[in-house]
Amino acid sequence: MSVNFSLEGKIAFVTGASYGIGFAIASGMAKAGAKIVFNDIKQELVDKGIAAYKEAGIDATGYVCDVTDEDAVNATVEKITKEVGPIDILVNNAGIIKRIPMCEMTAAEFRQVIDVDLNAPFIVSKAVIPSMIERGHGKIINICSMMSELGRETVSAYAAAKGGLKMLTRNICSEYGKYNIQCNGIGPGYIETPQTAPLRERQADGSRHPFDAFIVAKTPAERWLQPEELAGPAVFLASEASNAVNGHILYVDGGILAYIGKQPQ
Ligand code: NAP
Ligand code: GCO
Repeated sequence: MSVNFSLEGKIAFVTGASYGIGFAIASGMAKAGAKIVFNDIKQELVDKGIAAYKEAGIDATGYVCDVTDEDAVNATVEKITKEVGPIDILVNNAGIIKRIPMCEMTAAEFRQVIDVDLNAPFIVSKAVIPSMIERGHGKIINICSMMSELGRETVSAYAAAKGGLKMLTRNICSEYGKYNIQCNGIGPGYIETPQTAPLRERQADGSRHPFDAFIVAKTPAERWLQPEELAGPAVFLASEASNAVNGHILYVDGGILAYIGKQPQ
């Protein structure tokens, strides 16, 4: 039996994919044959994203849409279906983080993170599942996190959201697996993107950010990971090769979750 990793003829919608992890995952899926559709909040970022995809030889279609706005999401999914075609693969990638000690975080700030990182994947998944049911297949990939399993200071809202996203992933699997819809998660480790740039900034004396050194000590590979290293796992979870994988969170973390951490020298 040949194993089918191809995404030929499939339409993949990757949220928040003008750059960063979303862009890398979408680019990998394009190389596997998928037609790429993405969104961002601002037109200028969508335009930048289209140009970046074009430079990579990818003819992507971009839409301006705030994933937390249910009406906007429903209208965008309808537009995509009309203008490009029905969505076969959804990657809920758009996300934010606020690094604030919990007792200093306002409820509004907490809600904002939950809104983008947890409510939005619910909203976008709900918008695409009916069409996947009608067509008898679908792939949903939720971008989780180390914080789906671990906590750390200042990321209470983000950890709560990503922990919830792990369980939303399992629940979509449970509720829609019978329609040949597979919903899995990818849990990236520490990836070099704009979101983690503050954690890698050089100090005034030119030394590495303490968190930078900490992550290197917590990662068996002794390095930060690159967004492109998530593309292969994403293509696997988007392809027919993973039709028997459902409700699984695939950690692409260089081994962080398996490792107690390097003994301080
Ligand atoms: P990033 O560089 O901050 O990019 C996030 C993307 O999401 C941006 O394009 C952003 O657009 C978009 N976005 C944010 N809010 C949105 C909204 N309401 N509607 C539409 N788009 C929105 O982040 P990243 O590092 O690539 O992370 C991507 C995903 O991976 C996130 O879910 C993040 O939590 C997760 N993750 C990241 C890491 C890591 O180490 N980097 C590790 C594990 C998981 P704007 O620029 O317009 O805001
Ligand atoms: C942080 C980082 C992490 C990463 C990622 C790890 O402040 O700890 O931003 O949360 O973004 O989620 O998997």
